[in-house]
Amino acid sequence: MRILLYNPDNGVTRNFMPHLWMFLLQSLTPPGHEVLLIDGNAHAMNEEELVSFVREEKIGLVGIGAMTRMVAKAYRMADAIRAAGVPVVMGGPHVTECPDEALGRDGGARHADAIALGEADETWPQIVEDAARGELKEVYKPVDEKNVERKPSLQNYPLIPWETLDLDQFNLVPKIARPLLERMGSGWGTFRVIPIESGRGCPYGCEFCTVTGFFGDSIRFRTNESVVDELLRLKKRARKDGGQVAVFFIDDNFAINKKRTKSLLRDIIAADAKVPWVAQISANLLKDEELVDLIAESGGKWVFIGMESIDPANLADVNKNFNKPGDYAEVLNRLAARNVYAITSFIFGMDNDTPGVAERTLEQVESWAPGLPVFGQLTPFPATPLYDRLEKAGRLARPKHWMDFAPFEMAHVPLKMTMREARTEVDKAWSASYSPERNREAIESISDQPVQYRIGHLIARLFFRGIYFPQMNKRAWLKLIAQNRSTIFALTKEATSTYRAARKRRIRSRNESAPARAVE
Ligand code: B12
Ligand code: SF4
Repeated sequence: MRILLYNPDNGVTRNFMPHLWMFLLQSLTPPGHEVLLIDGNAHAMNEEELVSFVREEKIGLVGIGAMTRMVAKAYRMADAIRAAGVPVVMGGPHVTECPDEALGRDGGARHADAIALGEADETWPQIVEDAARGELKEVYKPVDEKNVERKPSLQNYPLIPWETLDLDQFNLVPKIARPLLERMGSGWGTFRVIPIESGRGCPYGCEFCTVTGFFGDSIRFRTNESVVDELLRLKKRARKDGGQVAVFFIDDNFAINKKRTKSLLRDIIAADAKVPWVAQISANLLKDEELVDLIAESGGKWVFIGMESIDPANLADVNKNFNKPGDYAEVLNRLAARNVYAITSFIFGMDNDTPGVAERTLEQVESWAPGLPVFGQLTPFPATPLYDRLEKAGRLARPKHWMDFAPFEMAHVPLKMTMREARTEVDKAWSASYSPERNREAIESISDQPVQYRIGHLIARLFFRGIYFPQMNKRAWLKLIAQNRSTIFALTKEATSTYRAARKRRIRSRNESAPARAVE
């Protein structure tokens, strides 16, 4: 059977990274079947295009995965595929949280022939075999003999064959620049950010988060050997392609067990499996100097920190009072001292937020080492304690917000501001954080760092701005470059003179050693 795994686009940005679930299920597919992957973020398709693809490629089963914000699109695609006579199985967080919706058991239309609840590592092979025999069941649940939910162990993690996979759709280097960049340094013809998980589960149970409910509160890890092996294979692939690779450790809290993280990072260093990496780590764990040293030494470049709010009352409300706003500056300075910077994430529209929250937050952010701040609104995802609380209180303004997805719009009424005010605060925060003036200030504030580093920081700022401001076409990029021209020009000038000086030094030292060799 030929199987297509499909993830719809998110409707706002072009994701910088492919979805891990597709590669994982592809690797877990029993032999004898062929699996094709389409990530809508990299390869946008409408219903007709997807159906034509399914027909032309003689696909016998389509698997669709989606987060809540993409699920309406996922349903539309699933409807079109099912209308063409091909069965659809859906899985992922949203389907697990609202199983009746996909199966049409909530009074709405049916979108899937079958659904996979929770982690599908162990149920996927069964789904494939049942589909091949034409005997798909409606619901697949990971349970043991006693019908109790079973979380898969990650000890025998499947091998994802990165060295042979077709990764063309995930190259972030624009086609036009590839021939030139291939020859630059050790090669920049390809640049891919690849997701790797080293563990699953989070015990913290923040009120708005689906992770503790979905993956559970006990943490499961892969072996260090399997992670190191995956990194080495990715490095090899990048070398073969004349390009570069970076890794996103997608664990929800990469340092949740500091002893184990330190041992993994030591093994990465020892095996020379270092690649530039980014991971999510909560601020409370980053107080450990040894851990931060190892992060820097093993290739860690950016750490995503869910700061959420600078107001302890808000943090207590959402069960996240292990975050201590008073510690943020120290944590960020500790990272910056090792050239590791933070992606700091904030949520507005919390119960203690009032108009002006953006300005108050930015005042703090701008006093810290420069990072990449991101802002969103508090969102009640289905099956979270937050959703239940707001539903009981009658505060859900759009109880099925995912069926009418509107980026950055509130779905419930905040306590101390209106929904519109919350949106305005998010808007103000993004506009101020990524304005050309702020970009210039951020770059100037790290003027003691090497110029390549500052260029990397500016590029990251220009990309991160795109999470909020659509910059999906050439025109948008040209405008952005024009707006930031003075910073770009200053950095380019400095980089050119640094390059020339280094070249002169190299030539001089070659000339100085040449007569000596001649005498010998
Ligand atoms: C990496 C990641 C991202 C990446 C993007 C996704 C990517 N390219 O990988 C980035 C950093 C960009 C991101 C952004 C966001 N993310 Co995010 N992200 C994650 C994260 C940390 C890891 C995802 C992952 O790969 N997990 C590991 C894989 C193996 O698990 P999985 O995807 O669930 O797949 C398993 C099963 O679900 C199932 N499965 C999945 N799909 C399918 C399909 C079929 C057919 C079958 C059979 C089975 C199946 O099988 C897999 C193996 O068991 C998750 C949290 C988490 N731990 O999962 C949050 C998570 C998915 N993100 C979440 C959210 C909310 C967001 C944002 C909206 C945050 C924000 N406010 O801006 C944005 C929006 C994204 C966008 N614009 O597209 C939520 C989604 C909740 C929900 N119900 O939708 C999660 C669960 C985190 C949370 N706090 O609750 N995210
Ligand atoms: S927000 Fe982060 S720390 Fe909190 S429960 Fe979710 S994954 Fe864990």
